Amino acid sequence: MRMVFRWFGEGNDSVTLPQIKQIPGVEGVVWALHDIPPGEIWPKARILKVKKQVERYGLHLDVVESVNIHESIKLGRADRDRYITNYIETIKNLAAVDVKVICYNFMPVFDWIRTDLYGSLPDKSTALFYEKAKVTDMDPLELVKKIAANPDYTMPGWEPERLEILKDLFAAYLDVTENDLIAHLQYFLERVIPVCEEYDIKLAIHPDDPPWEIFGLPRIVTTQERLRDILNLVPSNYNGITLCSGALGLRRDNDIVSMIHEFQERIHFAHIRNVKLFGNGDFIETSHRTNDGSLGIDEIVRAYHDIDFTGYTRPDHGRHIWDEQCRPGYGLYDRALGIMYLWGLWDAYQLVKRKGVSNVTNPFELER
Ligand code: DNO
Repeated sequence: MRMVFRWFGEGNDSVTLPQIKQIPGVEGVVWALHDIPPGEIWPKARILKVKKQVERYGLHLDVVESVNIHESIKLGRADRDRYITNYIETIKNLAAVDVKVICYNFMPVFDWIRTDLYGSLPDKSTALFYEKAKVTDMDPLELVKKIAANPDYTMPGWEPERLEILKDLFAAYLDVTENDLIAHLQYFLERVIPVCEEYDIKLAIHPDDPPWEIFGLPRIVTTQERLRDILNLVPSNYNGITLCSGALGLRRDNDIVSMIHEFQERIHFAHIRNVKLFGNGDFIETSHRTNDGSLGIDEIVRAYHDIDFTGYTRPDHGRHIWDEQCRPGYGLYDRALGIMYLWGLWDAYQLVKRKGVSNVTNPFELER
């Protein structure tokens, strides 16, 4: 497990590189050029600037999240080749600074969806919350108008200036089926994976969040079976997965431990976080601790330990605690606590493996 931490860039994140450097066991940042629109080439000079900033603190920039995919590629439009060619140029530019993994997603129109960025938890902290009824009753275009009237409420993909584009996009997706979307993903992968092989840079698809159809838009990265299909579209190790426990774990029929065992070396990036599922279909994100949510984070870490996972791993969204002002889900404190929980589990499993369960009697042995 190689621990990394998401960082949104200088001037774009309340968390600083010196702070990240002080979180135990963090070796690199997960980054992106967030202002470059999907479909455009990431310029070499901009990439080199981030490299300089990050390496000053002894951190690496091996993992990018995300190089977003232009909607024309997802829709299979005639102009998609131009955007795929640009994607390939970005891959080459990233390989030039030794980036090893590119996380991306194939969700139509929107990235992750929540209904409240500051839902309340019993301990009076707040976290990202999803209220099923609100989404079911929601006209997405109405929501975007509401966002336009309230600049504090933003979600990726919901930017008010995209309102007109969004209307067109919804119309364009009307007759795109799940199978079409899979075929468009295959077309994309068949062109980019050979380049990834040549430049030694792995692609890792992020699951849809939440992993079910939303607003009538098709979603395909949702279950173990679907992930298997996607890996088989192009059977190369460079066509891999970002296994996000918090996204896939939103479906009770998804077994994360089984996925870790099945996909093993095709998991290039692990996102580990917990979430509390309610009976009515609502959910809220929680601390990473197993007891606080519905997912067995202890079992998930054990599964990674069992397969000797050497891939990049990051804690995922955290709660907003201790009055921290931060990007929703991306504060310093709760994610740093999450990391310590993940290391705690990992180190304990290591100790047990080294010494055998019955020989572990002194918890302070971990200090050695
Ligand atoms: C949410 C993230 C996602 C993720 C993209 C990957 O915070 O997990 O936005 O970065 O879906 O492409």
